[in-house]
Amino acid sequence: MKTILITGATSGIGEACARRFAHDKERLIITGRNVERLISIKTELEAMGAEVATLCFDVCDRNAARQALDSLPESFRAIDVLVNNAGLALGLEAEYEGDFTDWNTMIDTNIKGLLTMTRLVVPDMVARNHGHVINIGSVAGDAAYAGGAVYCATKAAVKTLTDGLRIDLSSTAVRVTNVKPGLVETNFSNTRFHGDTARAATVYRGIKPLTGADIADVVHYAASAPEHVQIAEVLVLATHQANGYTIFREN
Ligand code: 8X3
Repeated sequence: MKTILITGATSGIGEACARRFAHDKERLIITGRNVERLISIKTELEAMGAEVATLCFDVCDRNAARQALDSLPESFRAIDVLVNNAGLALGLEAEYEGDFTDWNTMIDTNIKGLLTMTRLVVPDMVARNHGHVINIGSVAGDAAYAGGAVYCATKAAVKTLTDGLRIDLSSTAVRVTNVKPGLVETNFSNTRFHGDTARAATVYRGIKPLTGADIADVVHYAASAPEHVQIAEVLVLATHQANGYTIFREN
């Protein structure tokens, strides 16, 4: 049985990953900021046969992250897989017109939050010479698209941080993976547009997008590959999406 910590597990790709691993009856640590969602998802995952611990904290708060990890019961402490999923996009303004608060939240969550969790969890993996870090990057990290510069930059940073970690861990058996989704229909666009659901719906107009479960399958595959196989990077796109800005839509 593997112990798997998933950040941002209360919705979208993170929640789908938790469900995918629960099918295998793994030991799950699900984290997020919404305690009610954490508890209700824990109940569902336990009904599927998984062992579940919840940690309610914001990855942007380094002290809270440390305290949360320190509070884990003994049986959940040896983390085998860290899924750094917590992240978000805010706004779609031109770079010269963007919102300072949105920028800070994206940078603090997508880059610094991921780094915090990596810094707190990976030393124990190194000590045990066993473990796997799976970062949720994005096609957005491959190239900038209109209005997405800061979000794209954070995901480019995820790519660089993933590659750097893989280099720094190459003498160990700890594996490092970057899964880069394209269009996935979750709360992502709703969050990006600050709750404007009509605008969020236009993102998926005329194209069948990916689901959180599609990405969870890829994460699960990477985590389940034989120990000598390191899935370094996977770009996962909807069939009618070619890159971050080329999308064929049916009218
Ligand atoms: C999400 C993918 O293309 O909407 O990271 O930015 S995209």
